[in-house]
Amino acid sequence: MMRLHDYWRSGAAYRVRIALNLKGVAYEALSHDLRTGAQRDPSFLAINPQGLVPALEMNDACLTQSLAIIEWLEERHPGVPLLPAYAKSRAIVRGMAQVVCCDIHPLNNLRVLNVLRNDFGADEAAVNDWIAHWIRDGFVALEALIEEHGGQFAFGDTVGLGDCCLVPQVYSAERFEVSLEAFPAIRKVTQNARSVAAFAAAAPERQAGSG
Ligand SMILES: N[C@@H](CCC(=O)N[C@@H](CS)C(=O)NCC(=O)O)C(=O)O
Repeated sequence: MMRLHDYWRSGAAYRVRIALNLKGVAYEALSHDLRTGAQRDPSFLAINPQGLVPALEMNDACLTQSLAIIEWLEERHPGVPLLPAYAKSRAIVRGMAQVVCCDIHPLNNLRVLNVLRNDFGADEAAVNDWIAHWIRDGFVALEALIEEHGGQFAFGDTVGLGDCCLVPQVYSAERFEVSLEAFPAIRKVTQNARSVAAFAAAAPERQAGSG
């Protein structure tokens, strides 16, 4: 069985948990407590030299980077597609996913926040302003993209990669008390996705070690 190197509160791991559940792929979750620096333990660096979760370990390989893992799942288990049929549509969905994965999440990752705190003297209020700034910046764009292309979900009426990335980012916005008032389309599709069993089972509060 595949082993997902995980942490309950990790947005990047949450994306992969959703995708694994949507694909119906069984996995064993191994949690690494990011709060205690477990991701920098030599035993974990041997699995992912970047010291980040998620990593998906199987007999003959270990995959890293959530989008790469999800794209591999998409190729390996095409039965429940997370990307639409047409190339142009796929590019739009990947663009939505990358707003989250390339332009919001990396700026708000723990190691970045720790540099702000430790090397640039930012206090918690400044760190929270920084987090909110980048979430809002990305959500303005995502709101427009979902208004144009969305339906019941981020792209059309079928749940997919955009939702796998959006829902964990909304969880992070809620955690840091960023108002979603200005983003009704994001709120609607997130609510719909959260009602899908694969999303509900991947939620942070349902994972081992949460709290
Ligand atoms: N681009 C990576 C990001 C992975 C990542 O940043 N993971 C975070 C948790 S969400 C992490 O392990 N952080 C540990 C740290 O910052 O020290 C991906 O999509 O997998």
